[in-house]
Amino acid sequence: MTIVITAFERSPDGGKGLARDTRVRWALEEAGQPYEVRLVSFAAMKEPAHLRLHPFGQIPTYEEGDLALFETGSIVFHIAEQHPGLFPADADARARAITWMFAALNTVEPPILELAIAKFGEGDKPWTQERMPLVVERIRNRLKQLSARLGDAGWLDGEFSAGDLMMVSVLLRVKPSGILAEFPSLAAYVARGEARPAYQRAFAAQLAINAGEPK
Ligand SMILES: N[C@@H](CCC(=O)N[C@@H](CS)C(=O)NCC(=O)O)C(=O)O
Repeated sequence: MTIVITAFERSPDGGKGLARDTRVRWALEEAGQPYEVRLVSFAAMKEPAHLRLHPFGQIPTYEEGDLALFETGSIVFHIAEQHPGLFPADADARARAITWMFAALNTVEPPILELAIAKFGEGDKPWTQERMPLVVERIRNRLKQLSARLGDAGWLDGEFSAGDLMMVSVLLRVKPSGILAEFPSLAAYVARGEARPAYQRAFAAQLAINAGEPK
């Protein structure tokens, strides 16, 4: 069955791979699954046809036959369940990989998103400058804790899993701020993720759409 995902017609990041379709593309590449991409404009994302797929009017979505999913956590989970390569065979190890997926989305991504909101959504507010150190400190605390847990290991729990895919994807979003570089073992962890051939293919595919002059 053909897998169809949605992505920005033109990503606001200009092809840096930070839009969330990249993590879904990466999971599909790790799983060796071909997929098609339907590009949507910001206006189309808020129209009924897209809202039927995604109640919050966002990308990415995932369609496979009669199944339509939204939320990257759920989409990557589904891909990992359906195909080998992203979840370990051992039941306990699989449960731990799922735990890391939740940790990435529920514990590490929120403070990172807060920084993006503070910079780009609320940058013109008079209180932003005063608030910024708190926002940055919350990210540093999380990265310190994550770095302590990762230690010298290559991945978070044994072999590379969907937990690492999600964690690396989330950490990539803080890389441009320079905060990731303060934690060399995490920066190396992210670089290991970026070096995976499946990530490279996913990155190149989104870049092919987003590079060049805006349409
Ligand atoms: N929690 C959602 C977040 C989805 C999301 O924020 N998508 C962004 C692109 S990366 C989007 O569509 N933004 C446009 C908008 O919200 O209008 C997920 O993980 O899928």
